[in-house]
Amino acid sequence: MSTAIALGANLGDPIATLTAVRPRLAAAVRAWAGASRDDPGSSRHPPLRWSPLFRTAPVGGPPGQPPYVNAVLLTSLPPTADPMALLLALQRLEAAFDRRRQERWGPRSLDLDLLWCGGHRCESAALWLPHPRWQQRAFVLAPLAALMPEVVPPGAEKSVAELLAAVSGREDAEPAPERLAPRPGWPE
Ligand code: A4P
Ligand code: MG
Repeated sequence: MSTAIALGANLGDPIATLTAVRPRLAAAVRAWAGASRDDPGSSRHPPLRWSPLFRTAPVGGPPGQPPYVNAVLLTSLPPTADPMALLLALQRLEAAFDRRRQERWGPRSLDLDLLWCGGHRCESAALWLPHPRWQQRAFVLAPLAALMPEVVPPGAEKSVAELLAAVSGREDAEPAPERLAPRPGWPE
């Protein structure tokens, strides 16, 4: 079973931010995975799969926001995983990158959302899993489709490619996410 994290930024220099957070996010996920197992020494290196970066049009929030840069990270799910511990680690990283919360869907220096955590389900304001909107968001689906187009993720009924096609075909669809070229610090 997999765990998926969405990365997004549209303030400051988003590519520099995502490149800078990447090794710290990798370390946080590894620490979480290690801490979740009975034998931490054997499990510090879960596979990490990073999507390419995508430049995406802002969805929702105040008008006139700068474009976003989005990506996703996939990893495996430790057997005794505690999703809340991972969310707290993500929020600590957001704070380290000067995340401020002013208005819903407002511009942000860094957003790290937990999309799903294997088959875990929770429905509290502090942690809702699977994330309630990921299936409607081209800025999440396009990076996911670059990694696993044929997979039907936990809680979904269609593959990622099918979900992306449905969202892209809507009358009110925003411009398609633009896949960015590989670069130092983000080779995908
Ligand atoms: N929270 C509950 N469940 C989760 C979860 N699965 N992952 C709580 C992360 N956080 C979760 O989060 C608000 C509260 O949600 C937190 O206290 C947390 O405990 P937040 O980061 O302040 O808000 P958010 O990420 O803006 O909220 P939300 O509702 O997850 O936003 P969306 O729907 O993800 O939209 N346009 C483009 N192009 N690219 C983007 O990345 N992002 C958004 C945010 C809007 N438009 C965008 C983008
Ligand atoms: Mg968030």
